Amino acid sequence: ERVAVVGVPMDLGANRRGVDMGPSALRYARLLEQLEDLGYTVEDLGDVPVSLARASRRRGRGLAYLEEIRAAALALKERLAALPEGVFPIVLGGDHSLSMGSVAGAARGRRVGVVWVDAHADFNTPETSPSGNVHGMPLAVLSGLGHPRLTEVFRAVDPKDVVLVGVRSLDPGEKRLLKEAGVRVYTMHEVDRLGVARIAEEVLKHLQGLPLHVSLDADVLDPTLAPGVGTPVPGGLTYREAHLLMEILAESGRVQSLDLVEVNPILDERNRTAEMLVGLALSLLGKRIF
Ligand code: DIR
Ligand code: MN
Ligand code: MN
Ligand code: MN
Repeated sequence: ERVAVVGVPMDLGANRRGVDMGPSALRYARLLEQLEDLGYTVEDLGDVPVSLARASRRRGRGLAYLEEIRAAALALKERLAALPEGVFPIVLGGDHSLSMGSVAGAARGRRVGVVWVDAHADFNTPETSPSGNVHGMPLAVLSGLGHPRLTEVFRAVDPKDVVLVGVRSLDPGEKRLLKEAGVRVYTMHEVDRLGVARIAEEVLKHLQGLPLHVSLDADVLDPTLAPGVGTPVPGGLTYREAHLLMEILAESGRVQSLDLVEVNPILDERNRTAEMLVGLALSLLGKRIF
């Protein structure tokens, strides 16, 4: 089985600088070597080009980078859509706005289920967003809601085929949009009440028969485990919950693509956040204790 790794060194969609170094941190945490140890044939496709506008010029933020973000995500979309059938792409972020391109590219115009594992819902539009940051918008764009420059190229899923897991921070307008669109939301309240095993079974049933894309935002983990994120929220997934979720999704045999996003090495401690995400990716690709 083949895996293709693509980096998107982009921090244009987030408030804090530094997630553009995420792809390096994830590679440094030995993602590719460990996938090879699992038996995969792994190819590193390198990084998608990302504008350096932010690093080199003092300018506005958020929507000010709409065109630069669009260009990077579109390059990602095209790179994934061009992969041979059956190759499993792993996209290394970078801020979560890149997932507009990864989901749209992995879907190749077909119906897919999306499992968005995140403390946030990333379901804002320019109208509902309190921050103006595009990394708070990609799931809405994929569902067809948001800035027309983005939805015209990244609309790729039916919101009823989208499930959120681990949510604990929502903006008021975003909450309303999620309800109207019919997105299935498992907040930390449901994680506590039902447990991850039950939730994972429900997710697989809800998205029955669909190939799955998993988008994993590092900030879904409890900040004590994953301090290297720009927008930490207390009360996140434990190590065991996160691995169990990945393991049950893996057992379905239906996961076909993955994002590892929002790792910020500047805020991290000795690369432990990248190491956590790499461990979770291995569980999702079939690594087992016994
Ligand atoms: C907030 C934070 N909902 C926003 N979103 C984050 O800016 O739209 N997403 N941090 O990852
Ligand atoms: Mn996110
Ligand atoms: Mn998040
Ligand atoms: Mn984010």
